[in-house]
Amino acid sequence: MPRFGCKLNNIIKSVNCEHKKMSTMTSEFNGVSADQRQKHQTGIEYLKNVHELSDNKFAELVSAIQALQVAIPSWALGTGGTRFGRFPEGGEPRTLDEKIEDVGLIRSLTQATNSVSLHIPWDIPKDVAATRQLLESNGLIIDSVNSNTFQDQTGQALSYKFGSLCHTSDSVRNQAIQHNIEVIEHGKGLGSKVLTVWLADGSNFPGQHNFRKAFSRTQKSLEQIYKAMPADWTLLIEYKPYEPSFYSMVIPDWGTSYQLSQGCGERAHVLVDLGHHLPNTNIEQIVARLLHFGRLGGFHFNGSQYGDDDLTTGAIKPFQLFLIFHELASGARDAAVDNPPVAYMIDASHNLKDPLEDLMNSLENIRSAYAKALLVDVTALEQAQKNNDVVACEQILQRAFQTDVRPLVAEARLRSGGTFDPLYTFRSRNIRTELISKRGRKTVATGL
Ligand code: RM4
Ligand code: MN
Ligand code: MN
Repeated sequence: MPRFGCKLNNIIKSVNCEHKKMSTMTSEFNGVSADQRQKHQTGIEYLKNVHELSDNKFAELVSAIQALQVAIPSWALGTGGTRFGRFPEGGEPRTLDEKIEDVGLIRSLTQATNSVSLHIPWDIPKDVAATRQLLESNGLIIDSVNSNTFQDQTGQALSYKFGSLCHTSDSVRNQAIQHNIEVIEHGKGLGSKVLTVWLADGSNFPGQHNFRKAFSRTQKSLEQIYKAMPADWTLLIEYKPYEPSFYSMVIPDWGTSYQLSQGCGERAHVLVDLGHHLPNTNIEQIVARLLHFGRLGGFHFNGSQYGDDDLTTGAIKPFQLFLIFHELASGARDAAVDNPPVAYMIDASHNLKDPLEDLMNSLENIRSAYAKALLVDVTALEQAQKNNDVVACEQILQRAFQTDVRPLVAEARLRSGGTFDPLYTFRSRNIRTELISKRGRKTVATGL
Protein backbone atom coordinates (compact mmCIF):
# COMPACT_ATOMS: atom_id res chain seq x y z
CA MET A 1 0.00 0.00 0.00
CA PRO A 2 1.43 3.42 -0.87
CA ARG A 3 2.33 5.65 2.02
CA PHE A 4 0.46 8.87 2.22
CA GLY A 5 2.02 12.20 3.01
CA CYS A 6 1.00 14.36 5.92
CA LYS A 7 -1.57 16.37 3.97
CA LEU A 8 -5.16 15.24 4.01
CA ASN A 9 -5.43 16.10 0.34
CA ASN A 10 -2.75 13.55 -0.32
CA ILE A 11 -4.69 10.95 1.63
CA ILE A 12 -7.76 11.65 -0.48
CA LYS A 13 -5.74 11.49 -3.68
CA SER A 14 -4.08 8.29 -2.58
CA VAL A 15 -7.46 6.70 -1.78
CA ASN A 16 -8.76 7.72 -5.20
CA CYS A 17 -5.72 6.64 -7.12
CA GLU A 18 -5.39 3.40 -5.22
CA HIS A 19 -9.00 2.65 -5.97
CA LYS A 20 -8.35 3.04 -9.70
CA LYS A 21 -5.36 0.75 -9.45
CA MET A 22 -7.18 -1.86 -7.38
CA SER A 23 -10.19 -2.02 -9.62
CA THR A 24 -7.97 -3.17 -12.44
CA MET A 25 -6.44 -5.90 -10.31
CA THR A 26 -8.06 -9.23 -9.70
CA SER A 27 -6.17 -10.36 -6.61
CA GLU A 28 -7.16 -7.46 -4.40
CA PHE A 29 -10.27 -5.43 -3.87
CA ASN A 30 -9.28 -2.10 -2.36
CA GLY A 31 -7.03 -3.95 -0.01
CA VAL A 32 -9.66 -6.59 0.69
CA SER A 33 -8.88 -10.20 -0.09
CA ALA A 34 -9.95 -12.18 -3.15
CA ASP A 35 -11.98 -14.34 -0.78
CA GLN A 36 -13.90 -11.25 0.32
CA ARG A 37 -14.52 -10.32 -3.28
CA GLN A 38 -15.85 -13.79 -3.94
CA LYS A 39 -18.19 -13.48 -0.98
CA HIS A 40 -19.36 -10.13 -2.32
CA GLN A 41 -20.26 -11.68 -5.68
CA THR A 42 -22.02 -14.57 -3.98
CA GLY A 43 -24.02 -12.04 -1.93
CA ILE A 44 -25.11 -10.25 -5.07
CA GLU A 45 -26.16 -13.47 -6.80
CA TYR A 46 -28.12 -14.48 -3.71
CA LEU A 47 -29.94 -11.14 -3.64
CA LYS A 48 -30.79 -11.35 -7.32
CA ASN A 49 -32.10 -14.87 -6.86
CA VAL A 50 -34.16 -14.38 -3.76
CA HIS A 51 -35.74 -11.15 -4.91
CA GLU A 52 -35.99 -12.26 -8.54
CA LEU A 53 -34.09 -9.23 -9.78
CA SER A 54 -33.34 -9.04 -13.48
CA ASP A 55 -30.01 -7.47 -14.48
CA ASN A 56 -31.89 -4.31 -15.40
CA LYS A 57 -33.74 -4.15 -12.13
CA PHE A 58 -30.51 -4.76 -10.26
CA ALA A 59 -28.80 -1.95 -12.18
CA GLU A 60 -31.73 0.34 -11.36
CA LEU A 61 -31.39 -0.44 -7.68
CA VAL A 62 -27.68 0.23 -7.76
CA SER A 63 -28.12 3.60 -9.44
CA ALA A 64 -30.89 4.61 -7.03
CA ILE A 65 -28.55 3.86 -4.12
CA GLN A 66 -25.66 5.70 -5.80
CA ALA A 67 -27.91 8.74 -6.14
CA LEU A 68 -28.71 8.91 -2.42
CA GLN A 69 -26.36 11.61 -1.16
CA VAL A 70 -26.48 12.78 2.43
CA ALA A 71 -24.92 16.04 3.60
CA ILE A 72 -22.43 16.15 6.47
CA PRO A 73 -22.72 19.04 8.92
CA SER A 74 -19.57 21.00 9.62
CA TRP A 75 -20.39 20.75 13.33
CA ALA A 76 -20.25 16.95 13.46
CA LEU A 77 -16.61 16.42 12.55
CA GLY A 78 -15.26 16.86 16.03
CA THR A 79 -15.94 14.86 19.16
CA GLY A 80 -19.23 15.69 20.80
CA GLY A 81 -19.78 16.03 24.48
CA THR A 82 -22.42 16.36 27.12
CA ARG A 83 -22.70 18.99 29.78
CA PHE A 84 -20.67 16.63 31.98
CA GLY A 85 -17.63 16.29 29.81
CA ARG A 86 -15.97 15.79 26.49
CA PHE A 87 -13.28 13.30 25.55
CA PRO A 88 -11.54 14.45 22.37
CA GLU A 89 -10.46 11.91 19.77
CA GLY A 90 -7.49 13.93 18.57
CA GLY A 91 -6.78 15.21 15.07
CA GLU A 92 -10.08 17.09 14.95
CA PRO A 93 -10.44 19.74 12.26
CA ARG A 94 -9.39 23.15 13.58
CA THR A 95 -10.73 25.25 10.74
CA LEU A 96 -13.50 25.25 8.18
CA ASP A 97 -10.95 24.18 5.56
CA GLU A 98 -10.01 21.14 7.62
CA LYS A 99 -13.67 20.29 8.09
CA ILE A 100 -14.18 20.42 4.34
CA GLU A 101 -11.13 18.19 3.90
CA ASP A 102 -12.62 15.68 6.35
CA VAL A 103 -15.88 15.59 4.40
CA GLY A 104 -13.82 15.21 1.20
CA LEU A 105 -12.18 12.19 2.77
CA ILE A 106 -15.56 10.67 3.70
CA ARG A 107 -16.67 11.33 0.16
CA SER A 108 -13.69 9.65 -1.43
CA LEU A 109 -14.12 6.58 0.78
CA THR A 110 -17.92 6.24 0.58
CA GLN A 111 -19.19 8.30 -2.37
CA ALA A 112 -22.34 8.72 -0.28
CA THR A 113 -22.02 12.42 0.45
CA ASN A 114 -21.49 15.37 -1.83
CA SER A 115 -22.23 18.32 0.43
CA VAL A 116 -21.54 20.11 3.67
CA SER A 117 -23.96 22.06 5.87
CA LEU A 118 -22.67 25.09 7.71
CA HIS A 119 -23.68 26.56 11.04
CA ILE A 120 -23.21 30.31 11.22
CA PRO A 121 -21.38 31.87 13.06
CA TRP A 122 -19.43 28.69 13.92
CA ASP A 123 -18.21 28.35 10.35
CA ILE A 124 -18.01 31.68 8.58
CA PRO A 125 -15.63 31.38 5.63
CA LYS A 126 -12.72 33.81 5.76
CA ASP A 127 -12.13 33.80 2.04
CA VAL A 128 -15.26 32.81 0.13
CA ALA A 129 -13.49 32.25 -3.20
CA ALA A 130 -10.88 30.01 -1.57
CA THR A 131 -13.58 28.04 0.29
CA ARG A 132 -15.50 27.54 -2.94
CA GLN A 133 -12.32 26.36 -4.59
CA LEU A 134 -11.59 23.92 -1.78
CA LEU A 135 -15.14 22.60 -1.93
CA GLU A 136 -14.84 22.08 -5.65
CA SER A 137 -11.55 20.27 -5.43
CA ASN A 138 -13.15 17.91 -2.93
CA GLY A 139 -16.20 17.34 -5.15
CA LEU A 140 -18.46 19.08 -2.63
CA ILE A 141 -21.09 21.79 -2.54
CA ILE A 142 -22.73 23.62 0.36
CA ASP A 143 -26.06 22.10 1.20
CA SER A 144 -27.87 24.25 3.77
CA VAL A 145 -26.80 27.12 5.96
CA ASN A 146 -28.05 27.04 9.54
CA SER A 147 -28.64 30.02 11.78
CA ASN A 148 -27.81 30.06 15.46
CA THR A 149 -29.96 32.11 17.78
CA PHE A 150 -29.67 29.57 20.59
CA GLN A 151 -26.40 30.95 21.94
CA ASP A 152 -25.17 34.45 22.65
CA GLN A 153 -22.06 35.29 20.67
CA THR A 154 -19.21 37.42 22.00
CA GLY A 155 -19.97 41.07 21.43
CA GLN A 156 -23.63 40.45 20.66
CA ALA A 157 -25.76 43.43 21.76
CA LEU A 158 -28.82 41.64 23.12
CA SER A 159 -29.27 38.25 24.77
CA TYR A 160 -31.30 35.26 23.60
CA LYS A 161 -31.71 34.01 27.14
CA PHE A 162 -35.47 34.46 26.89
CA GLY A 163 -35.86 33.59 23.23
CA SER A 164 -35.00 34.91 19.80
CA LEU A 165 -37.67 34.95 17.07
CA CYS A 166 -40.39 34.64 19.72
CA HIS A 167 -38.94 37.24 22.10
CA THR A 168 -41.23 39.77 23.73
CA SER A 169 -38.82 42.56 22.78
CA ASP A 170 -38.90 43.96 19.23
CA SER A 171 -35.18 44.67 19.39
CA VAL A 172 -34.21 41.11 20.27
CA ARG A 173 -36.49 39.73 17.57
CA ASN A 174 -35.00 42.13 15.03
CA GLN A 175 -31.49 41.14 16.00
CA ALA A 176 -32.39 37.47 15.47
CA ILE A 177 -34.04 38.25 12.13
CA GLN A 178 -30.97 40.21 11.04
CA HIS A 179 -28.75 37.28 12.01
CA ASN A 180 -30.79 34.98 9.77
CA ILE A 181 -30.47 37.49 6.94
CA GLU A 182 -26.69 37.53 7.43
CA VAL A 183 -26.70 33.73 7.28
CA ILE A 184 -28.54 33.95 3.94
CA GLU A 185 -25.84 36.36 2.70
CA HIS A 186 -23.07 33.93 3.67
CA GLY A 187 -25.02 31.14 1.98
CA LYS A 188 -25.40 33.15 -1.22
CA GLY A 189 -21.65 33.63 -1.39
CA LEU A 190 -21.10 29.90 -1.11
CA GLY A 191 -23.82 28.81 -3.52
CA SER A 192 -26.28 27.46 -0.94
CA LYS A 193 -30.01 27.76 -1.55
CA VAL A 194 -31.38 26.48 1.73
CA LEU A 195 -31.74 28.14 5.12
CA THR A 196 -32.48 25.87 8.08
CA VAL A 197 -33.92 27.41 11.21
CA TRP A 198 -33.98 25.51 14.47
CA LEU A 199 -35.09 27.51 17.49
CA ALA A 200 -34.30 26.86 21.12
CA ASP A 201 -37.09 29.31 21.98
CA GLY A 202 -39.40 28.07 24.68
CA SER A 203 -40.15 28.25 28.37
CA ASN A 204 -39.10 26.34 31.45
CA PHE A 205 -41.98 27.15 33.78
CA PRO A 206 -45.75 27.29 33.56
CA GLY A 207 -46.94 30.83 33.03
CA GLN A 208 -43.60 32.00 31.58
CA HIS A 209 -44.95 32.19 28.03
CA ASN A 210 -48.18 33.32 26.55
CA PHE A 211 -48.26 30.36 24.12
CA ARG A 212 -50.42 32.06 21.52
CA LYS A 213 -48.47 35.30 21.48
CA ALA A 214 -45.08 33.55 21.42
CA PHE A 215 -46.28 31.58 18.40
CA SER A 216 -47.56 34.70 16.57
CA ARG A 217 -44.34 36.59 17.13
CA THR A 218 -42.36 33.63 15.82
CA GLN A 219 -44.61 33.39 12.77
CA LYS A 220 -44.11 37.08 11.97
CA SER A 221 -40.34 36.86 12.44
CA LEU A 222 -40.13 33.82 10.16
CA GLU A 223 -42.21 35.59 7.53
CA GLN A 224 -39.68 38.43 7.49
CA ILE A 225 -36.80 35.99 7.10
CA TYR A 226 -38.67 34.18 4.35
CA LYS A 227 -39.21 37.46 2.49
CA ALA A 228 -35.49 38.23 2.70
CA MET A 229 -34.58 34.96 0.91
CA PRO A 230 -33.79 35.00 -2.80
CA ALA A 231 -36.61 33.62 -4.97
CA ASP A 232 -34.87 30.29 -5.52
CA TRP A 233 -34.21 29.63 -1.84
CA THR A 234 -36.01 27.26 0.50
CA LEU A 235 -36.65 27.75 4.21
CA LEU A 236 -36.61 24.62 6.37
CA ILE A 237 -38.29 24.83 9.77
CA GLU A 238 -37.07 22.23 12.26
CA TYR A 239 -39.07 21.20 15.33
CA LYS A 240 -38.06 19.70 18.64
CA PRO A 241 -40.26 18.73 21.62
CA TYR A 242 -37.91 19.65 24.46
CA GLU A 243 -34.35 20.77 25.22
CA PRO A 244 -33.06 23.31 25.91
CA SER A 245 -36.50 24.38 27.06
CA PHE A 246 -38.10 21.78 29.28
CA TYR A 247 -41.64 22.99 29.80
CA SER A 248 -42.55 24.21 26.32
CA MET A 249 -40.81 24.71 23.00
CA VAL A 250 -42.29 27.28 20.61
CA ILE A 251 -41.87 24.80 17.73
CA PRO A 252 -42.29 21.44 19.44
CA ASP A 253 -43.79 19.30 16.67
CA TRP A 254 -44.33 18.84 12.96
CA GLY A 255 -47.80 20.36 13.11
CA THR A 256 -46.39 23.65 14.36
CA SER A 257 -43.61 23.61 11.74
CA TYR A 258 -46.20 22.81 9.09
CA GLN A 259 -48.44 25.69 10.12
CA LEU A 260 -45.48 28.08 10.22
CA SER A 261 -44.27 26.95 6.81
CA GLN A 262 -47.73 27.46 5.32
CA GLY A 263 -47.83 30.97 6.75
CA CYS A 264 -44.49 31.82 5.15
CA GLY A 265 -45.16 30.60 1.63
CA GLU A 266 -44.67 27.71 -0.75
CA ARG A 267 -40.89 27.58 -0.43
CA ALA A 268 -41.03 26.94 3.30
CA HIS A 269 -40.98 23.32 4.40
CA VAL A 270 -40.72 21.12 7.45
CA LEU A 271 -37.48 19.52 8.56
CA VAL A 272 -37.69 16.21 10.41
CA ASP A 273 -34.82 15.43 12.78
CA LEU A 274 -35.18 11.79 13.84
CA GLY A 275 -34.15 12.56 17.43
CA HIS A 276 -36.68 15.34 17.85
CA HIS A 277 -39.68 13.26 18.89
CA LEU A 278 -41.04 11.98 22.13
CA PRO A 279 -40.33 8.25 22.66
CA ASN A 280 -42.35 5.88 20.47
CA THR A 281 -43.64 8.56 18.10
CA ASN A 282 -44.61 7.08 14.74
CA ILE A 283 -42.12 9.08 12.65
CA GLU A 284 -42.88 7.21 9.43
CA GLN A 285 -46.47 8.38 9.62
CA ILE A 286 -45.30 11.99 10.07
CA VAL A 287 -43.16 11.54 6.96
CA ALA A 288 -46.15 10.22 5.02
CA ARG A 289 -48.33 13.12 6.18
CA LEU A 290 -45.77 15.73 5.20
CA LEU A 291 -45.29 14.11 1.80
CA HIS A 292 -49.04 14.15 1.36
CA PHE A 293 -49.08 17.88 2.10
CA GLY A 294 -46.04 18.47 -0.13
CA ARG A 295 -44.15 20.05 2.78
CA LEU A 296 -41.39 17.59 3.63
CA GLY A 297 -38.25 19.63 3.04
CA GLY A 298 -35.43 18.06 4.94
CA PHE A 299 -34.17 15.29 7.15
CA HIS A 300 -31.64 15.20 9.94
CA PHE A 301 -30.60 11.59 10.44
CA ASN A 302 -29.37 10.24 13.74
CA GLY A 303 -30.10 7.43 16.17
CA SER A 304 -32.13 7.80 19.32
CA GLN A 305 -33.11 5.72 22.31
CA TYR A 306 -34.77 8.49 24.32
CA GLY A 307 -34.57 11.93 22.74
CA ASP A 308 -32.03 14.07 20.93
CA ASP A 309 -29.37 11.44 21.61
CA ASP A 310 -27.64 12.07 18.26
CA LEU A 311 -26.29 8.51 18.04
CA THR A 312 -25.31 6.66 14.89
CA THR A 313 -28.23 6.55 12.45
CA GLY A 314 -29.86 3.14 12.52
CA ALA A 315 -27.93 1.98 15.58
CA ILE A 316 -30.96 1.67 17.84
CA LYS A 317 -34.03 1.42 15.62
CA PRO A 318 -33.07 0.06 12.21
CA PHE A 319 -36.63 -1.12 11.55
CA GLN A 320 -37.99 2.39 12.07
CA LEU A 321 -35.36 3.76 9.68
CA PHE A 322 -36.44 1.20 7.09
CA LEU A 323 -40.11 2.14 7.54
CA ILE A 324 -39.25 5.80 7.06
CA PHE A 325 -37.45 5.00 3.82
CA HIS A 326 -40.37 2.85 2.78
CA GLU A 327 -42.60 5.95 3.09
CA LEU A 328 -40.07 8.09 1.22
CA ALA A 329 -39.74 5.55 -1.57
CA SER A 330 -43.48 5.03 -1.81
CA GLY A 331 -44.02 8.81 -1.90
CA ALA A 332 -41.45 9.11 -4.68
CA ARG A 333 -43.30 6.47 -6.75
CA ASP A 334 -46.73 8.02 -6.28
CA ALA A 335 -47.59 10.51 -9.02
CA ALA A 336 -50.17 12.10 -6.72
CA VAL A 337 -47.42 13.22 -4.35
CA ASP A 338 -46.17 16.68 -5.17
CA ASN A 339 -43.29 17.19 -2.78
CA PRO A 340 -40.06 19.12 -3.40
CA PRO A 341 -36.74 17.25 -3.34
CA VAL A 342 -35.84 16.37 0.24
CA ALA A 343 -32.51 17.60 1.65
CA TYR A 344 -30.83 14.79 3.60
CA MET A 345 -28.27 15.45 6.30
CA ILE A 346 -26.73 13.57 9.22
CA ASP A 347 -27.14 15.51 12.47
CA ALA A 348 -25.28 13.42 14.98
CA SER A 349 -22.80 13.85 17.79
CA HIS A 350 -19.94 11.50 18.55
CA ASN A 351 -19.08 11.21 22.20
CA LEU A 352 -17.45 7.80 22.04
CA LYS A 353 -16.78 6.86 18.42
CA ASP A 354 -14.27 8.42 16.07
CA PRO A 355 -16.41 11.09 14.33
CA LEU A 356 -15.29 10.05 10.85
CA GLU A 357 -15.97 6.37 11.53
CA ASP A 358 -19.34 7.22 13.04
CA LEU A 359 -20.39 9.34 10.06
CA MET A 360 -19.38 6.55 7.66
CA ASN A 361 -21.38 4.09 9.80
CA SER A 362 -24.43 6.32 9.54
CA LEU A 363 -24.06 6.70 5.78
CA GLU A 364 -23.89 2.93 5.43
CA ASN A 365 -26.95 2.38 7.62
CA ILE A 366 -28.94 5.06 5.78
CA ARG A 367 -28.16 3.51 2.42
CA SER A 368 -28.95 0.02 3.73
CA ALA A 369 -32.35 1.17 4.99
CA TYR A 370 -33.02 2.76 1.62
CA ALA A 371 -31.89 -0.34 -0.27
CA LYS A 372 -34.21 -2.51 1.82
CA ALA A 373 -37.10 -0.10 1.18
CA LEU A 374 -36.44 -0.42 -2.54
CA LEU A 375 -36.78 -4.22 -2.24
CA VAL A 376 -40.35 -4.05 -0.94
CA ASP A 377 -42.70 -5.81 -3.34
CA VAL A 378 -45.02 -2.83 -3.74
CA THR A 379 -47.51 -4.54 -6.05
CA ALA A 380 -47.99 -7.38 -3.61
CA LEU A 381 -48.24 -4.92 -0.72
CA GLU A 382 -50.92 -2.89 -2.42
CA GLN A 383 -52.92 -6.02 -3.13
CA ALA A 384 -52.54 -7.27 0.44
CA GLN A 385 -53.63 -3.85 1.74
CA LYS A 386 -56.72 -3.94 -0.48
CA ASN A 387 -57.52 -7.43 0.82
CA ASN A 388 -56.97 -6.32 4.40
CA ASP A 389 -54.53 -9.20 4.68
CA VAL A 390 -52.69 -7.87 7.68
CA VAL A 391 -50.35 -10.85 7.95
CA ALA A 392 -49.30 -10.63 4.32
CA CYS A 393 -48.77 -6.86 4.56
CA GLU A 394 -46.41 -7.24 7.44
CA GLN A 395 -44.63 -10.23 5.90
CA ILE A 396 -43.96 -8.31 2.70
CA LEU A 397 -42.21 -5.57 4.66
CA GLN A 398 -40.30 -8.08 6.81
CA ARG A 399 -39.09 -9.92 3.73
CA ALA A 400 -37.42 -6.76 2.48
CA PHE A 401 -36.25 -5.59 5.89
CA GLN A 402 -34.61 -8.89 6.76
CA THR A 403 -32.59 -9.05 3.56
CA ASP A 404 -28.85 -8.57 3.88
CA VAL A 405 -28.33 -5.70 1.45
CA ARG A 406 -24.69 -5.04 2.29
CA PRO A 407 -23.45 -6.42 -1.05
CA LEU A 408 -25.89 -4.13 -2.89
CA VAL A 409 -24.73 -1.07 -0.97
CA ALA A 410 -21.06 -2.00 -1.46
CA GLU A 411 -21.65 -2.50 -5.17
CA ALA A 412 -23.19 0.99 -5.44
CA ARG A 413 -20.22 2.45 -3.60
CA LEU A 414 -17.69 0.65 -5.79
CA ARG A 415 -19.40 1.68 -9.00
CA SER A 416 -19.24 5.32 -7.89
CA GLY A 417 -15.52 5.02 -7.25
CA GLY A 418 -15.66 4.54 -3.48
CA THR A 419 -13.91 1.84 -1.49
CA PHE A 420 -15.23 -1.66 -0.87
CA ASP A 421 -15.12 -1.25 2.90
CA PRO A 422 -14.59 2.39 3.97
CA LEU A 423 -14.03 1.56 7.62
CA TYR A 424 -11.42 -1.05 6.76
CA THR A 425 -9.58 1.40 4.53
CA PHE A 426 -9.82 4.15 7.15
CA ARG A 427 -8.36 1.89 9.81
CA SER A 428 -5.81 0.01 7.79
CA ARG A 429 -4.31 3.26 6.58
CA ASN A 430 -4.18 4.73 10.07
CA ILE A 431 -5.91 7.85 8.86
CA ARG A 432 -6.77 9.05 12.37
CA THR A 433 -3.10 8.71 13.39
CA GLU A 434 -2.14 10.77 10.34
CA LEU A 435 -4.67 13.42 11.27
CA ILE A 436 -3.40 13.53 14.85
CA SER A 437 0.17 13.96 13.69
CA LYS A 438 -0.88 16.72 11.34
CA ARG A 439 -3.33 18.58 13.57
CA GLY A 440 -2.41 17.60 17.09
CA ARG A 441 -3.93 15.51 19.83
CA LYS A 442 -5.81 18.28 21.61
CA THR A 443 -7.51 20.06 18.75
CA VAL A 444 -11.09 21.22 19.26
CA ALA A 445 -13.53 21.62 16.42
CA THR A 446 -16.06 24.44 16.71
CA GLY A 447 -19.60 23.34 17.35
CA LEU A 448 -21.51 22.22 20.39
C1 RM4 B 1 -30.30 20.97 17.54
C2 RM4 B 1 -30.90 20.68 16.18
C3 RM4 B 1 -30.28 21.47 15.10
C4 RM4 B 1 -28.80 21.65 15.21
C5 RM4 B 1 -28.41 22.00 16.62
C6 RM4 B 1 -26.90 22.10 16.76
O1 RM4 B 1 -30.71 19.99 18.47
O2 RM4 B 1 -30.84 19.31 15.89
O3 RM4 B 1 -30.55 20.90 13.84
O4 RM4 B 1 -28.51 22.72 14.39
O5 RM4 B 1 -28.90 21.03 17.51
MN1 MN C 1 -31.18 18.74 13.78
MN1 MN D 1 -30.95 17.85 17.54
